Amino acid sequence: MTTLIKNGTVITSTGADGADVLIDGEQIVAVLQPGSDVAVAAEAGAERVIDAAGVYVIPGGVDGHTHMELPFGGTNASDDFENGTRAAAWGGTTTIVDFAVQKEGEAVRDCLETWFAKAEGNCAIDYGFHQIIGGVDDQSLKDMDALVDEGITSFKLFMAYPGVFYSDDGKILRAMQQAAGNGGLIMMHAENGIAIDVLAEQAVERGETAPVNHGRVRRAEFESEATHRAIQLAKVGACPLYIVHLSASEALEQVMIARDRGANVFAETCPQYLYLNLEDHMGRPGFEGAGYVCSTPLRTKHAHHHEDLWQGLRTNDLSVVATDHCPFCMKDQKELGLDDFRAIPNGIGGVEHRMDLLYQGVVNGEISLPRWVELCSTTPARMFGLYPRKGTIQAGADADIVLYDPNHTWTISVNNHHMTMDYSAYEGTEINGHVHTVISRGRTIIENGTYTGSAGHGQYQRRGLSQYLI
Ligand code: DUC
Ligand code: ZN
Ligand code: ZN
Repeated sequence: MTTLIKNGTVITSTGADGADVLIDGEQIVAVLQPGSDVAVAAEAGAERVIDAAGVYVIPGGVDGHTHMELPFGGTNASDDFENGTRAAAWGGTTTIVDFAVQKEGEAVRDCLETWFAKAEGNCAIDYGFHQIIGGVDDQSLKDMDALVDEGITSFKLFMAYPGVFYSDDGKILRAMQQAAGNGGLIMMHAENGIAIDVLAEQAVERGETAPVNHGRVRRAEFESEATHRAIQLAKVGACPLYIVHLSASEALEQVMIARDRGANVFAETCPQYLYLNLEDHMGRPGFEGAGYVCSTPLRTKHAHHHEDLWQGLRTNDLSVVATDHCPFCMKDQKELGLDDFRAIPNGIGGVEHRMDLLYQGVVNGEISLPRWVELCSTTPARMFGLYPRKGTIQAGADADIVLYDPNHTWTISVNNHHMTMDYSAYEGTEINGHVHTVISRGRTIIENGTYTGSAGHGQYQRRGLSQYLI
C-alpha cells in the first residue's frame, strides 16, 4: 500500500518545510518537493492520498519514560499495555520505552521476560524497554551486558525508595562502571531517598499526613544533592548519565554546571513539572491532592521552577520531554494513602497529553516548532537508540507520522481522555492544537476522531546504543 501525504508542512528537528511524504508499506520512501515531477508521479501512482493542507506533518512522538502496569505501593499502575498504548496513540505518540523492573534477589532475565509477556500482542504502538536494576549484584551486572546485546541499552537506578528500588552509592558506581564497558546508558532517579524518609517519618509523627506533605518532604535540595552526586559518580564511573523526571531549578543548575564543563550528562523533564505546582495541585483540599502525588514531586509556585525548566528546554540543558506515565485511579488506588501520604502510590498519568501540552510551549512562545519535535520525538529516539527508524521524517524511517492541526481548540477532561484513570491531572486545561491523524508503521491508527488501530499492531523495538555516547 502506497500513501502520499500532500500539501502539509513537514516539521522535523531541523526546520519546517512544505513537502509531500511518500509511504510504501511500513516505511517512508521519499520526502518530495510539492509540485515537482516526482511528486506528481507519486500522487498518480499512490493508492491513497491524504490532503494535509493547513496541518503540520510531524514524526510520531517517542515517549521514553512510561510505566504501564507498574507494581507500586501494593497496587499496579492502572493502564495496562493495551489501554496505555492506545491512549498514547490518541495523543500522537507512536513509540514508548517502558521499564522492566528487577528488584533485589530477583533474576533480571526472569523480570524482563515478565515485561515482555505483559506487552507482547497487546500494544497499539511500538514499544521498547529500559531495565530497572533494583538489585545490583554480580549476576545483575553481568546480565546488563547480555541485555545491551539484545536491544535493552539503558538501565534505571534509584537513589530514592530505600528498601524497594534503592541502590547505595557503591552499587551505583558498580553499575556505572558496567555501563561504561558495555555502552549502556544509566538513567537516574535522583532524589536522596534516605533523607526524604527521615523528613517523611517526622511529618507523620507531627500528624501531617495529607498528600501535600509528600511534596514538602521531598525537598528540592534532596533532588539537587542527588543530581550532583549522580553526576560525580558518573564522572568516576566514566559513563554517560541521563537524569529522569527533573523537576527543580536547583537540580537543573547541577546539570548545567556539568554540561558546561563538558560532561556527558543529559536530563529529561515531564509536562507535570512545567504546568503543575505543589500548592494549587498537590495542595488541593481534602484528599484531592493525592492525584498529583508523584516523584520527583511538583514544586512550589513561589519560586521559578517552571520558568527555569522552560529555559532549560530552550538551551538544551533539558534535552527530552517524557511523561513518567504512571497512572493510578483515586478510588481504591490513591486512596491507599488516605491516612498517610507515604502510602499514596506515586504517579501521574499523562501519556496521552504530552505532545499537546508541549505544543502549548510553541503557542506561548517558549519553544519553536522544530524544538517541539526535537524534544518529543527526535532526541528521545537518538537518546535511546531508535533513530533514524523513529523520531524523524526521512526516506528509510518508519512511517510513524502525526498530522497535527494547529487550529483546533479543545479542553482536557477525564470525560474525553482514554487513559485508565478516574480523574485528569490536567482537567479543564485548554489546548490549542489537536492530533488529527496518527500513522504507525504505515497504518492509520487514529483518523476522524476514531481509533482504527488494534492491539498487537505495536512491535517490540530492539534498540541500538544511545547516539549520545562518546
Ligand atoms: N515516580 C513516580 O512518580 N512513579 C513511579 C516511579 C517514580 O519514580
Ligand atoms: Zn523515577
Ligand atoms: Zn518513572
